[in-house]
Amino acid sequence: MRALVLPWELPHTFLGLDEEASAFSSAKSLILPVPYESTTSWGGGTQAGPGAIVEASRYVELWDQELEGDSSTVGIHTLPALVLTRAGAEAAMEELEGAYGEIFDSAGGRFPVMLGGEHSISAPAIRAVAARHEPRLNVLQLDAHADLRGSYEGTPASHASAMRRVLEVADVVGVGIRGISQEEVEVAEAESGVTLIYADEMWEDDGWMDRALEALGDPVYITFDVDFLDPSLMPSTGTPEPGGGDWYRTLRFLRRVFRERNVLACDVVELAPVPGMPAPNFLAAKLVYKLIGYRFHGHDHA
Ligand SMILES: [Mn+2]
Repeated sequence: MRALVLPWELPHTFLGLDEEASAFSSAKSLILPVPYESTTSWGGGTQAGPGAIVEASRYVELWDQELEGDSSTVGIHTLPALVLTRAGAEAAMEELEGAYGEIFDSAGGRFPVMLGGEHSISAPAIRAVAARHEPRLNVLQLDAHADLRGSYEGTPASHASAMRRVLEVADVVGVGIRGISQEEVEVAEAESGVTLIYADEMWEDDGWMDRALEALGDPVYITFDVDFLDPSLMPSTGTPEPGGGDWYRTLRFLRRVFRERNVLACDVVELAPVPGMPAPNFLAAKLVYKLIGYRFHGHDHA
């Protein structure tokens, strides 16, 4: 059954794209909402993240002034939300790894952007992509936290150990890190596959971008935890940490990454919408649109 769309209403697809612009057959990009929340440690609400991003995206201007183009013309298909089992975090992560792999296989080279949901969903997605790619996958993690704990609150499937699970299958470059435990510092130092760029390094000059890119191999999966951004810009997240990325510095970096690396897939996670506060939701929606724009058009005016 087709959803009822009133003629004066924008469709509930990413960017409010109509049937033609969002058709799966011609889309080069996919939006995968995964409203999963189970192990969030402090402020909750990430299960409302994907819906809020899609809702806010309907008001994003399609013309991208920076890229001098309409990035939506590549075609962006919004998949139905993937609702995971409630039978425990480990079962849900296993289910997601299988489902993400199926989607990735049937996507046929389409560029997928997964919307969270808590950060634990990144690990199964990354593992699914890594299993389908040679050579070893490289993960660019934009995040206030390293997420390198062996387990957290009794489960290795926690958002706080997401990157530890990723290390088994990929190398990780973490950028914007500013909330980290001693255990995680030791893991980062002991593991050759981990490079951390701390948030305070980002405020000296742009040298951190070179360091991050030097450490980052190819191909790449980008996981963007919105708490990477300063909480003055992004208050709608469960574990806000002062400092971190601002809008233009972040975009400058991302555009370089897409220009210099082959980015296979992305996710944007940990948005916990605050009622009555639309700006962070809009920011997240525009960020997703920028990722798609850089993927397909970011090379034009290099
Ligand atoms: Mn985080």
